[in-house]
Amino acid sequence: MSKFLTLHEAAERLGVHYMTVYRYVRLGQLAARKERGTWRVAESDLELFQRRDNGSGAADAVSRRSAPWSARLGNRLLEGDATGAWKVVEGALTAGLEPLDIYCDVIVPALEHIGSAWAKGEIGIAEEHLATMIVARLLGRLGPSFNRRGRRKGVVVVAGPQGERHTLSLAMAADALRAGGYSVLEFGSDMPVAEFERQLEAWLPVKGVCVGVLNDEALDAARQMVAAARRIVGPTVPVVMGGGAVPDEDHAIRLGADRWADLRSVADAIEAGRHPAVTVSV
Ligand code: B12
Repeated sequence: MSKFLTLHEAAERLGVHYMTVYRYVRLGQLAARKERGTWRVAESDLELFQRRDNGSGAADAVSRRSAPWSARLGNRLLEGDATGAWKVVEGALTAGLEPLDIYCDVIVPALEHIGSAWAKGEIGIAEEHLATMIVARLLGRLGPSFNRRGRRKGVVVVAGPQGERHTLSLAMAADALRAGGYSVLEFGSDMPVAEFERQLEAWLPVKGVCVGVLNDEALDAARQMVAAARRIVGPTVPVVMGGGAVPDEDHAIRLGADRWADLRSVADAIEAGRHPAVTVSV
């Protein structure tokens, strides 16, 4: 656990006036949380700030947009600090990041950091679960900002195969599709293929199907899910894959999908449709 400092202590360490530190906090440059009316700064956040600022006191010159939001969020997640985590997101939004930038450039790298800390044995499963629950709440708060006004372009189905338990990534992909103007039918992960087929048939016509996989062990089930989708949706409807276990287009195509996408490209991947090969008989 990181030690918490008052703003006076933080100011002393930085060698600046108390009001200067207060301004860093108000501008979202230095992460802090309020406890019983008093601001507290985690030592780890102060160190991050100092590294960024190189101790020169030139923090005002730091571009707020490119501030180390994801490292700040990572620290809040590791502290189990939901309020502080939301403050970081709010700070990043105020600094001009779009909600999709928050997903791609702040939340995803913070989760990557948590995942590698877990893989190296530096944190346990409990910390990972704490972080997951905080991120779930962040997505809940950010979600509505992805909705677009106007007519929807149609329904896109988003699901993860049986054996896959990662759901945050699917929720983020669904929001990216909403930002692109689609209605999204979200089945979450661990979807048995027979049930998926039944549901997909009931929801036809759809504009696209997205299958997300993060766990290598669910890749076989993902292949079956993609094959089922391909059989059920029409010949012009794209089946798109994404997620950490499907790193690129080659992998997606080998698993039977039409294309690969990440959060930034998923709406365009659906929009592009599918162009089945034309067979010319002579
Ligand atoms: C949170 C988490 C968990 C949580 C999940 C909670 C939840 N409700 O989602 C819990 C604790 C349950 C968990 C369990 C496990 N996890 Co885990 N987990 C993570 C962690 C930290 C974050 C996952 C996440 O949401 N990332 C955010 C997504 C959006 O990032 P991304 O996958 O890089 O995706 C990018 C693109 O691919 C795209 N994208 C993502 N999804 C989709 C979907 C579509 C449709 C599209 C188009 C695009 C797209 O968006 C991103 C950027 O553009 C990752 C670390 C990491 N690097 O991600 C490990 C990680 C994914 N987990 C891992 C492992 C090994 C496991 C377990 C096997 C551990 C265990 N031994 O029990 C189990 C497996 C459970 C299961 N059966 O699936 C490994 C996966 C290795 C692998 N390739 O197989 C990782 C990478 C950790 C690591 N460094 O080793 N995990």
